[in-house]
Amino acid sequence: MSIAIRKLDAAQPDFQAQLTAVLAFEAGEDAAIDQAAAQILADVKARGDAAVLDYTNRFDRLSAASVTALEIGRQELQDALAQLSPERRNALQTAADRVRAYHERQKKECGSDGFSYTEADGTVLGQKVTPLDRVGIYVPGGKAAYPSSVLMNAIPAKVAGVQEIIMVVPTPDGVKNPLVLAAAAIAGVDRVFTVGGAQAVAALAYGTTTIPQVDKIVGPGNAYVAAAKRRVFGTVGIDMIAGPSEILVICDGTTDPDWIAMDLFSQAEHDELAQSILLCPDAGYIAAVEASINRQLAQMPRHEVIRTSLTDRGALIKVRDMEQACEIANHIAAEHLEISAENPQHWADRIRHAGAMFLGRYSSESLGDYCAGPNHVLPTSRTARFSSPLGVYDFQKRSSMINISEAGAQTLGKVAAELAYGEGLQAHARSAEYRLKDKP
Ligand code: HSO
Ligand code: ZN
Repeated sequence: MSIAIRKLDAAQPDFQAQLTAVLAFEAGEDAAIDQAAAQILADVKARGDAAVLDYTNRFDRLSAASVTALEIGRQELQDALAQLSPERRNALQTAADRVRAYHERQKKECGSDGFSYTEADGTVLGQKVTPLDRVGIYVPGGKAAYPSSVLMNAIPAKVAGVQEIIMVVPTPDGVKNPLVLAAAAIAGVDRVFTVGGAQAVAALAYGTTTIPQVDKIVGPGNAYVAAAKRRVFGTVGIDMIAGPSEILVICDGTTDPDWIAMDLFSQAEHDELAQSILLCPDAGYIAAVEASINRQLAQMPRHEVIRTSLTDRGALIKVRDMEQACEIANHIAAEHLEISAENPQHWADRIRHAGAMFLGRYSSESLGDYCAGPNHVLPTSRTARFSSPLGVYDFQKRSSMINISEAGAQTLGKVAAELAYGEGLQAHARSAEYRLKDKP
């Protein structure tokens, strides 16, 4: 059985329109979901723990007596870690160590020490960088419960110097995911509550007697969680509203087609709405990848999801040459871009928009998902045009530092007063003028 994956040719006159149709994705801001989320937020704001408990017991079919009973203690996290097979525990530890090392490096290179400089008259100006005090990490339950995402969200926060990390994860029917708990233990999460949905976002945003209020909420969730995060933005910070996973592969036609087919599957298997696209100048190679897709699909446990994703949102695109592949890649601004080609750096130099670039045949995107080191929380749905991977900088903020010398106050005072009078703001002008030696 073969997949009807779309095949496009960039030489066709209507290619641009076809590409737009392939990329079209409705973020699905459903009014009913938004209303439900708003109502839950208001209720948790008003009734605190009692509302969190009601919604959690109802939606997750639990019978907890209190929100305190929904907390998972540190010992239980450590036990989950201890009970993993040695292979799994080592893999989790190795992934965490590599993610930590990368983010430590990021902290060092990305201006975490702030800066300051002194002007000729002694005025000192600068910027101070401080971590957020407390952060909430949302971890989905059900089919998208990824321990790797616990590492990717918690470790950069930890490296940034966040004092307290509160994790929330729904446990429908009371089923806990041991690998998620083990990842929380390894990443250094401080407290874990088995609460999910809009009620978890509300508890973190407003605080309840039991669940502490945080300064920022990060992590993906379902449509209710996304709607709630949008609504609490401003009361707390949020990271981003993540869309379905995407992979764009640029291949020069010399990589084993089975590798490329599996790379396309790797993101397609996440979600029916995930998007996998291949750009290649060699029509014969595209046919070989298509044949490989059809041959390998049946062996995949998640073949239903992969088929739907590739049929509805996938594409194999013949381009004129690698140069054109790079132009199209810049337009697509994919979450993940694999450059599977000879001399990948040459082509990467031409790419301006991509969440993460994977260079060369051996850099499969899946390595980035787990253990290469860089973050796997990346901008989706073309937002790589203006946003960046989750990083240490998302858990820091900056304060401006202004220390005006007496001499500086003389020159700047006149400038400020002049502009303040222009704006009709007398107190501003006087405040500056009081500090002048020769008061007007
Ligand atoms: N590829 C996903 C992250 C992930 N993959 C988690 C496997 N586990 C982000 O787009
Ligand atoms: Zn993935």
